[in-house]
Amino acid sequence: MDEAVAKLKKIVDESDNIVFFGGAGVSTESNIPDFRSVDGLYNQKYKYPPERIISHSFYMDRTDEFYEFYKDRMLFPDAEPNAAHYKLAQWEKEGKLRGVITQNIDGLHQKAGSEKVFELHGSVLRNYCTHCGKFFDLDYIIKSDGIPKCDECGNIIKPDVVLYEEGLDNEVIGAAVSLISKADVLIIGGTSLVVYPAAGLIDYYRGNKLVLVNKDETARDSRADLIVHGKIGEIFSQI
Ligand code: CNA
Repeated sequence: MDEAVAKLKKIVDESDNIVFFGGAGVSTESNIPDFRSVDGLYNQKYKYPPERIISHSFYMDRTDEFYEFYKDRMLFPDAEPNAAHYKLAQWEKEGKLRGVITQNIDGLHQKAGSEKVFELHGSVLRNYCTHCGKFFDLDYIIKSDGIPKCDECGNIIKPDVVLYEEGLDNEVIGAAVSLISKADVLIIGGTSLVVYPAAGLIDYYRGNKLVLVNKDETARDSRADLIVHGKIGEIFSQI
């Protein structure tokens, strides 16, 4: 076992107050592309960059184009959790992990069995009519033709996903800050730590066991007590 992985294993073995904070890199081994690595969405060809299309103003002004991209590139109904999701769920059941804070919108942590999941950017699995508030599941969005409309009042349905230019839910942020500020171990995995305000959560950690698990360097490597380079699913399956 790699030395850094062995150090992470020891840290995990000795703690019952671990918090995990993750991003799109947690789901790439489930074949959901992230935004920034080589195969990520930023390296594919679109008329506009993803952060422009999945912004609030784009959604309002060009709802049809928003949904074209969203349905084509943001929805992965057949994706299954990978070893990283399953390991986190196991740690929660063993009483070691206090919660998963995620920037992901794919619902895979819950699918793996995690219960204490704080979704900073919402979830593609929840969708609501913008007029009457009726709930719709992912299947309804996928099967809809063009812009999804409410089957009761006919108005547009919006995913419960925090678009660029929109604010984060205060309750979710509050819970995440509370968990992180009380954590003994903070493991941050599969995030480039460049999307704020989510990336700023790292500043609430007060301990001395901040572990970064990432394929590449991140914006905050200098803050870490331990850096483990590699694929998070492969690394977590060794622990
Ligand atoms: P990002 O900016 O795309 O960064 C991903 C990071 O993960 C990069 O640093 C990669 O090097 C790293 N990485 C990729 N694969 C692995 C792996 N197997 N193991 C370890 N590290 C890996 O993504 P962030 O989450 O930092 O950016 C935040 C955005 C991306 C959020 O708003 C998300 O909603 C959004 N996003 C979510 C999903 C999803 O729900 N699965 C997919 C794509 C984008």
